[in-house]
Amino acid sequence: PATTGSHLRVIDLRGRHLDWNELRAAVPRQAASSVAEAEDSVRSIIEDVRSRGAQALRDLAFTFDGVDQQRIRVAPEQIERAVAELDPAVRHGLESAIERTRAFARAQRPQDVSVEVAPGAVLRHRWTPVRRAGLYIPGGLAVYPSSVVMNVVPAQAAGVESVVLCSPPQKDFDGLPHPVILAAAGLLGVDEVWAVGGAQSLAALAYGITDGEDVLEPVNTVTGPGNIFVAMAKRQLRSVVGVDAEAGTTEIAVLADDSADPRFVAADLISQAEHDPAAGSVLITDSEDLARAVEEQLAVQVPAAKHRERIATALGGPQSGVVLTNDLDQSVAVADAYAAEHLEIHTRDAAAVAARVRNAGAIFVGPYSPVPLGDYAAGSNHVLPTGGTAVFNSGLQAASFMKAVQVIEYSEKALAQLEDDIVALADTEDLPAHGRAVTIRSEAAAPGREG
Ligand code: HSO
Ligand code: ZN
Repeated sequence: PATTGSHLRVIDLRGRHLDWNELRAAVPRQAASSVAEAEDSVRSIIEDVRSRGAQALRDLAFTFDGVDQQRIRVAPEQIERAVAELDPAVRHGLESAIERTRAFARAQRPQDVSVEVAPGAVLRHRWTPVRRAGLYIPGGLAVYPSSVVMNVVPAQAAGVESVVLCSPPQKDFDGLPHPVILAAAGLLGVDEVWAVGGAQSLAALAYGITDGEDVLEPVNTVTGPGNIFVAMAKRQLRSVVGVDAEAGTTEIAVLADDSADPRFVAADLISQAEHDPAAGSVLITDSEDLARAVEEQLAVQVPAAKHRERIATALGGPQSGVVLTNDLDQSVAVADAYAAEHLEIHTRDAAAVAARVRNAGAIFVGPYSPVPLGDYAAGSNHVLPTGGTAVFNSGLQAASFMKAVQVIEYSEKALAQLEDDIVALADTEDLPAHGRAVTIRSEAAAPGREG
């Protein structure tokens, strides 16, 4: 019997051979979030912002943020002041993150393609950035300046001309967004910041706002984390602006064998549990000894952590657990089925194991690539698909702010070669005018003329 102590529940797959669907059902998972509950309130907030503009934003700031707002747009001098007053160590951390994230985001830009599929038949795939992007950064308990970097850098790397940031007005900071959020914007060269929070900020970004002299032009794409109100606003505005994925609660899976260091594994499971009592921390291993050693480490490390209550709740929740497997092959299958936002590999030949995994937002390979490295400094992006959506989604990148145009250029001869095919397909769809657009050209060609 599996006895690994008190913190993580045990899902014992040893001796069992589950297929993909059974594995998807067996892995620990958060209960579906209650985004739908926010539907009606978010609909009325969006309508309010559309119809009453800046006045609606002021009223909502009073209600939700307890702030009596004067100017809603943050003055550029206030951004500069936040940069000047930033703690030097934090500034160093942000600048180093910006540099590496920028290098990686630039290198990730998708390449244009040009193919001649037949003589004179040229097809191009041309990537272009959206013109203007809006970013929402929450305030409240979880203030993450690192997320400013993670959202702005790929937009800039994509070539987006204009970036605007919204973050809630804070009572404790004279109705301005959190100063480190402002400073991060300043370090990134973002000079347009509005003190607007929640669902109303997404409405403002999607439809635009005029507040006296200050004009917030509508954006083409919105990204950024947020609670269920922000998630619902994204759903409702999806047909108006491009939006990134809804951010779910963070999660980490560690795929380990008996060579793993239990101190590191425990610390990393704790690190993401620190975000939220609903965070998921999952250990996948074929070694019961390792699982036991990790439990022993959790028993030491959790009580010593500042946010031990939140961490203990997260580790003890149904969304967390130890999955005991038959062997490394089954561990890989479980990791694929779980499709973690963050997957760490602590095995012999970790790079080879990582290469076998299809589904994960990001894979952290070997004992010296912990998730917090990626959260703050590695250069990868920390906005990643959660809740198993890594099966079909990717993390934020330059392409998230780009779209592709397909360009078609055929010569007279190249078109003529397809005439019969097009006419046949057009006739079968009862769209003869489609065919006529081609035959009119071949008839127009002078007899004897070389096409
Ligand atoms: N782990 C979070 C990102 C974050 N961590 C921000 C610290 N600050 C979701 O990937
Ligand atoms: Zn984190």
